[in-house]
Amino acid sequence: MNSPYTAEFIDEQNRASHAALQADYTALAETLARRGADIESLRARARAFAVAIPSWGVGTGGTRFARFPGPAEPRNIFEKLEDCAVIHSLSRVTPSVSPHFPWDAADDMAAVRDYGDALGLGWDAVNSNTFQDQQDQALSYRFGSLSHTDAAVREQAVAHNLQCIEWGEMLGSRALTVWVGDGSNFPGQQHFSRALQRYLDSARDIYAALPDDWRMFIEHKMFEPAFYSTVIQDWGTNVLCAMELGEKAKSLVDLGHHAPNVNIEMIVSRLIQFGKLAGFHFNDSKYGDDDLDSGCINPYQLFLVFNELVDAEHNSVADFDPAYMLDQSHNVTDPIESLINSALEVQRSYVKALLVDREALYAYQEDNDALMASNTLKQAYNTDVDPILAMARLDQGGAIDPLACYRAANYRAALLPQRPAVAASGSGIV
Ligand SMILES: [Mn+2]
Repeated sequence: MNSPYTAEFIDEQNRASHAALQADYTALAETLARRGADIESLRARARAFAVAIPSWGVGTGGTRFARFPGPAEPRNIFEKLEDCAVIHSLSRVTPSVSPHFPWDAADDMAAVRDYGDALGLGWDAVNSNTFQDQQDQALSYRFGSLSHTDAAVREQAVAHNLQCIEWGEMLGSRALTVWVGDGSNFPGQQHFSRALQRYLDSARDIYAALPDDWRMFIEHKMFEPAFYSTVIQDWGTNVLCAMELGEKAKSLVDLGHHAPNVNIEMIVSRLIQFGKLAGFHFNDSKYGDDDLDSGCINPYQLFLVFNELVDAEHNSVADFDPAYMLDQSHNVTDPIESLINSALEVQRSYVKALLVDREALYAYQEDNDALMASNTLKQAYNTDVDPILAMARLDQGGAIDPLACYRAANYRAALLPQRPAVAASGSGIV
């Protein structure tokens, strides 16, 4: 595929807004300088920031009730990579892709790797899938996978995870994310501790197969598909399992996988403190695991999460290397637009968190000055850092206004003849 988003095209689109950006940037530089902040270093850190795109995110998601596919959706991993490359070429903040198996399995995985290379994309964590049955699968996951009562089902689920590690090694990934839908729908259906013990036994077999430089990310989820109990239901069970398994196992935080109103930023702090933070699946929610676009409901929460992450950077916490990924379901928007927007929202939260005057904050904390401590965070949050993000994109050949630039080329319309609609595209919610 020849992307319409060439350097020349993006440059042409940028031309009209370049002078306005420069003026806004200069004004912001003066404002920040009065606060003792150096805009150039913020710009450099914005450039260095990255968040991975999930391969399944470039297709329309849907709900349990329906899925309304959009035009020219990608039909396989190669086309998904093309869409991911578009997102990165405009946003310059999404240089890697997180594949999901077996959805993204191909006969020739080396060709997948080479295509990613050709598009300038790297590989984030690989994701296994034992929450649904595949066509050629011998045993069903209807009643669970890694924690199933039947040892043969558990072995099949472990074998799939080992296969994912192999595929990941082929691509150059260095982490395996394991989320299981295991759980129960009725009180009494499942013996809680026996189910968790079976999970741990299976997880140990997967952990033992990890290459030396790999990590295993454990993802918890409070409910769905199991609606009464899930085996890895919250961060407590998650971190207990990660501690049981060993150094390479860490706890992943999907923002949507908590009860409403839970203090997620505090969970993040706890995981950092004990060296167990794997990273994030960014999204947003109003009620439950809604998988809405990052920052569209509660951008302050996203900022507060990054406040903890930047605090860890600021204090040079050892082995602090969280993986950042989006994990959303796009039901009514063009997935490319949602992913561009969301990646920028995540980057925005990071840059705003960099603006927090940490020494002042610590002093207010020591003095128990609650109001000023809160205002210190609010001052950073209320600062419009758009010019910094735009300059960081511009520095790397990206678009000043990525959405406008994307729309200017009519990407979907041009692809319609090559990408006819298919019944199932391996996209959805995770
Ligand atoms: Mn997730």
